[in-house]
Amino acid sequence: MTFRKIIHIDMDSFYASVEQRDFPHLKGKAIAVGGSPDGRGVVATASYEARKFGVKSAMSSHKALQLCPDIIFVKPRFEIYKEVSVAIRDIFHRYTDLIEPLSLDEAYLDVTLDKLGIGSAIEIAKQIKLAIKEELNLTASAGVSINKFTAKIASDYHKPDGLTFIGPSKVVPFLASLPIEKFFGVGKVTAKRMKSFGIHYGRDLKMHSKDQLIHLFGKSGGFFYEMVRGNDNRPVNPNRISKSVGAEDTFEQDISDRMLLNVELQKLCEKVSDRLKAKNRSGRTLTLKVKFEDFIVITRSVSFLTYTQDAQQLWLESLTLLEKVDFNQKAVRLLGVSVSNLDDQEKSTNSKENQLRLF
Ligand code: DCP
Ligand code: MG
Repeated sequence: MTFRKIIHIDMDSFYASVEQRDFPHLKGKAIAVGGSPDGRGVVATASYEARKFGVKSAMSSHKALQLCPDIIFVKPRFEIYKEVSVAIRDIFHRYTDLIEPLSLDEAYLDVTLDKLGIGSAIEIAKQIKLAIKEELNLTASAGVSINKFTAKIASDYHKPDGLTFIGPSKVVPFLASLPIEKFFGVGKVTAKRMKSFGIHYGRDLKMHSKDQLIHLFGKSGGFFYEMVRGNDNRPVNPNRISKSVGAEDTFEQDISDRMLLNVELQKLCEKVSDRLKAKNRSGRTLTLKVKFEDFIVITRSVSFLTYTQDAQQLWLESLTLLEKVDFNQKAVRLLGVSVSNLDDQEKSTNSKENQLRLF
């Protein structure tokens, strides 16, 4: 049996490390990249020094300041992160063209047949980490395994500056001992639900049949069933371009207070705006998703005349959409915001049309 050689690379505290690299007075300091604590700013990421105090991504900057009074807030510089992202991708291309970027700071690489004939995925991961260190003065963590799922978990295993290899014979026992919240698609709410059924580790998940899991967790249940057995044949897809950018949150407790929902909506819009900026994209259609306590889902959309990536505009528009939703006295379990009709997507479609017209 032959196995694929998959590497997942993820930069360490990406935005924060770039800021510490470029501004030496921030080195070794607790910093947060993101919005200001005076307004309703959110932390995009924190340096490892700040993480010791419990500061993390998506936390309000206000809370971060409470946890770590000496923390230094730094405004994001998306253009620079984008440049670094291009540079790391150039490094990856020395070894393979089968690269699937997931965001500015992480990507899957299929090095089953690497360009330089090195043969060892571990050696390639070492060389990539070294190049990132020497050429960009930044650190990355790498996971090496036989599929995307385990490679991604592996890269997170010894962060920062880690390299973890999960070989073919180790995949199944590794997944059996993995805490359930580490599984792809298991957020805080699903994890809580799993635990209520006695599922704490991969091995507990394995005790359930596929039908049971689908019954309990819907379509994702079938996915969990395969994942925990190491069955992940998803190819590394270099052509994947996202058609939309979004964020959603399932609440720990269902919310019925409209004011609270407005605040949650604002956080989501800030997240979506940050993600659009990180990808250097804007969109024309906003979609609001509401899942009620009885699991009924509704979506509402609006399109604008111009492209936007502005958090404030997204928030105001999504508030208008939310105001028109009939709640039928039900509490809300999940809110989601996404932006589609992205600019370069439409541009590329247009250019195709233009080519056709030329012919
Ligand atoms: N990011 C963000 N909002 C979030 C999460 C992340 O804006 N809720 C941004 C900032 C991060 C970058 O994306 O620097 C990469 O995200 P990661 O999840 O990889 O986090 P980091 O690279 O910051 O830290 P880690 O060392 O844990 O990978
Ligand atoms: Mg990262």
